[in-house]
Order: sequence, then C-alpha cells, then structure tokens
Amino acid sequence: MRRLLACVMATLLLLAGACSSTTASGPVTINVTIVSGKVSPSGAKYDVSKGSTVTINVTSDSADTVHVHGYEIEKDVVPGTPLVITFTADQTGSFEVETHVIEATIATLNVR
Ligand SMILES: [Cu+2]
Repeated sequence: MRRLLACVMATLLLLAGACSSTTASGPVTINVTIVSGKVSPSGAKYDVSKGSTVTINVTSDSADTVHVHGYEIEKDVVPGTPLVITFTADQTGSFEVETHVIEATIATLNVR
C-alpha cells in the first residue's frame, strides 16, 4: 500500500514537472526577474488558450521596458518596483515578450 502511494506521488510529481513550462488552458502567470542584466525566464514558451488571462510580474534591479509583441503593450520597469502587466489573450498567434534595454526574449506566447 505504501509503495503504491509512493508510486502515485512520483507520477503526480512527474506530471507536474512535465507541465510546469506550459499551460494547456486557464490563466497564465509569468514571473520575471531581471538581475545584473540577466533575465529569467529566458526564451520560455507558453501555450495559452485564446481568451485566457495572462499576467506578467516583473521585478528588476535596472530600468527597462517590457514589450508584449502583437498586443503592443509596452511598460517601463522601475528598479525595485514590481510591474504587473495583465491582458486577455484574445488574438491567436505567436507573440514574443521582450525587454528592450537588455534586449532579451523573456518568453514566447503561443495563443491558440
Ligand atoms: Cu519588442
């Protein structure tokens, strides 16, 4: 019985791990940090269901600009002040989220 439980737990953990970078449906939250010129995540891919709410939380130690391509959302990041960008993914396609000062691609949103 204990072994079965351990096996089920391991399977659940595996599934959670496999799904951590993409979301099949529902809201998507991306937590972004910019520290010493390094952006995290970097080049992450997210599957987003059309109509879902996307929230991008950004904290940075330097001034920057975050740009969501396609949706044409561009916001200034003030060092030490968390920035929250929220929008509804109502257009399908592939959209990059970038920082413009460091010029890094944070993530690509695949909306379908
Ligand atoms: Cu851009």
